[in-house]
Amino acid sequence: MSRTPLIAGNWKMYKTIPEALALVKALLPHLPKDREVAVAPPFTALYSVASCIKGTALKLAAQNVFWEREGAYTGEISPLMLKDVGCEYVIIGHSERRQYFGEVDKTVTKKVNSVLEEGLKPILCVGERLEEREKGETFEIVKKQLIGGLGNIQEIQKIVIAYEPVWAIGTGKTASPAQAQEVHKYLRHLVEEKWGRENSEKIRILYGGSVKPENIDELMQEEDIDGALVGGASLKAETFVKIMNYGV
Ligand code: G2H
Repeated sequence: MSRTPLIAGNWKMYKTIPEALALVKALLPHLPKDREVAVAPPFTALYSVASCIKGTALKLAAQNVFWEREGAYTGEISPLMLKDVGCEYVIIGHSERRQYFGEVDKTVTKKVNSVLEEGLKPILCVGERLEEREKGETFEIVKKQLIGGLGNIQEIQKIVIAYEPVWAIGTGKTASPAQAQEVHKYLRHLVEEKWGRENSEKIRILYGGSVKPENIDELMQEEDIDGALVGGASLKAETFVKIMNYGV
């Protein structure tokens, strides 16, 4: 089964509008043809980046969302608004949201459902913390987050999963390709159990956690790794261009 790889840059809370525009302008001439590339700027830069990449193959993603379509929810951004600004993907349940902003599987499910209702594609993040890995709980944790986060959704084909071991995020420590592959394979097996073989073969599972030009090639050689969610190394054109053109 061939799955189109997806390389997504998660800019987190970095980049003013001029900085965001300079970065996407530097990426555009280097977009690969046989794979998808997306960037997730902060909310404040979405509109400017959307205008700049219009008509190109670069896709736009948001880093978070609220589950209501509209209403008196001061400070929140809805799926409708993300669609309106030109997003195709929405990152949901990133470990930083879970760690600092009280995101739990229940809120993840609400977000996933509301994003699907608006015709957008969720990138659902799962991943264990260091102490959980050391206690041998990795599979249990990612299962809880995956099944708990997706609930009984029907549109599994629109979901992208991102496995991001928390101990590898922004720490410079990357899961070895074998460690990542083991969890990706397990996640695909979970999708097969609940949504069937065909869906499990089609679903894309990205790896995230200190991805850089030096490790992307070997990660992408693993059978169940279908792309990457890149944080720090997506903030500079030089490194992100190398990552999205891995293997070339
Ligand atoms: C994980 C990743 C991007 P980094 O959070 O989502 O960040 O590549 O900096 O570890």
